[in-house]
Amino acid sequence: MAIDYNSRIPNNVNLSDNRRLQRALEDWQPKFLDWWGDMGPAGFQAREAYLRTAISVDAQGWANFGYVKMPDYRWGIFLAEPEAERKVNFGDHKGEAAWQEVPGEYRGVLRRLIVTQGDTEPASVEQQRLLGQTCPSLYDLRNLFQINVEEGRHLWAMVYLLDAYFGRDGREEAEALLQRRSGDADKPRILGAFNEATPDWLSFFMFTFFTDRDGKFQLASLAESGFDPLSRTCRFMLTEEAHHMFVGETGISRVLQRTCEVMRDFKTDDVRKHGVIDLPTMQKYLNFHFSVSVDLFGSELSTNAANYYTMGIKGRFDETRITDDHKLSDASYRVLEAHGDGFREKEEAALTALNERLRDDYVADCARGVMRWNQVIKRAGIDFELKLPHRAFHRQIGQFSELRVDPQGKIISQAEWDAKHHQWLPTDEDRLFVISLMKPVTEIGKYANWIAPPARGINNMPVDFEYVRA
Ligand code: BYC
Ligand code: FE
Ligand code: FE
Repeated sequence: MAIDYNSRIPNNVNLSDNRRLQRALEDWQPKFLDWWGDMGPAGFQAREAYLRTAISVDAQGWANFGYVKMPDYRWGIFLAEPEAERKVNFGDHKGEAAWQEVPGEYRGVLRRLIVTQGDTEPASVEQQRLLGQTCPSLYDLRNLFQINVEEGRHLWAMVYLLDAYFGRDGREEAEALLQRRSGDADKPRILGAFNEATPDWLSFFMFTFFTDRDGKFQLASLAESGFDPLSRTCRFMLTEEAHHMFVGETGISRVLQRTCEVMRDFKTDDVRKHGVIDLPTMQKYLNFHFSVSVDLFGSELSTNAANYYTMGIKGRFDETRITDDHKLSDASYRVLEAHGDGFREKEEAALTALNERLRDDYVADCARGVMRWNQVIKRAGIDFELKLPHRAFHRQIGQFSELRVDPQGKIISQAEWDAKHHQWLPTDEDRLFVISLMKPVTEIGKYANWIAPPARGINNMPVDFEYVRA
């Protein structure tokens, strides 16, 4: 379906045929732009960045690349193509035609899920707003801005659903999405990880690897929804998400590559004095971002999650590829729990264990990425392995939040935690060191000393292309 770029709000939902919705969104648009001006990337708004914009929602060739100033980016409403005769594929309503309208009895729950999803998008833009000032290259600066404008568009996607399907309270929620602020004591963002600071580019790459990946799994579960407009919205968002995780994965690979080069050239582990990030510090940042991101899956056992599923609102990852009854009324699932001075797996009702199941899918996906990072280290001939910490390590949500657990999964005392956590999580000193490396590099084709250039540029452009210009 073609995207209409002639109207004020680009869309493929025939917005011009729905005057009420068009007015609601046109009323919200200037508020969004005000928010973008206040809370979007600091500086650079008058600069031209080489960005991709969606021009169609087909799997092939939806992207168009060109220079745009961020405030002129054509944020809009893009839904994936409808699937003919789509059904509700799980839960109590399995087999019914997918809903084109919100089922009255599920209104509150659906709105809440959409608000929670929507809240993360502007939160991440707020968290990243100062990073442009310390970019390691124009290539990285452009990737940051690409992610920022797309997270802005993801906010548009959720606001569209709120305005189109939830009437007056939807409009109020759409306004509130612009009023909460990441890290604000009085009006914080909803989920924990989205109130943490992203003060440097190592944190940014870890965030886009670990936290955007939560986005992948949550969006994939919502893409299974029986509420068809939510499904189609999330399906299109997922196509954009892939680039965000790419930025994180390749960003960390490039940092590792550079560190390993210095270790080899100078035959030392003591690399900080050469202006690169030592591997143990990388492990600490990994521990931090993994642990705050696994928290985003909620409690191991959750009646909310069970309800979302039986209602047909939020499915499992790859729901329609799983071969079972898609109702799970009698099924069980093995969940890790604390037992004595260690852990054991216990069979729980599959329905209440859905958060944990999604977390398992997520952890497996993270582990594959970490394996690829370790290949970079290995190829450099260096004997060091990054590891995901135990999932009970440093948790704030769920049963493990009561415990103190080391990265290897040993339950320890508060005293031992107090004495050792500085070995496992970034200390103020580590953070200050990383921040001390963050000097902007904006000369065409130049890269900061602490990160290797990318293997290739964006859209087949060279690595010394002017990705952001005056
Ligand atoms: N922080 O039954 P429980 C993305 C709350 S990322 C704070 O365990 P449930 C992106 C929970 O809300 C994807 N609070 O949880 C990435 C509940 O509150 P109430 C975001 C938390 O409901 C990078 C209580 O604890 N999308 O797109 O089963 C850049 C007990 O709840 C947290 C979604 O999350 C937390 N970490 O599941 C940009 C999808 N965890 O009821 C974007 C929509 C739980 O006591 N959200 N709580 O007030 C959901 O599906 C669910 O709300 C959750 C929680 C999976 C988050
Ligand atoms: Fe997003
Ligand atoms: Fe993202």
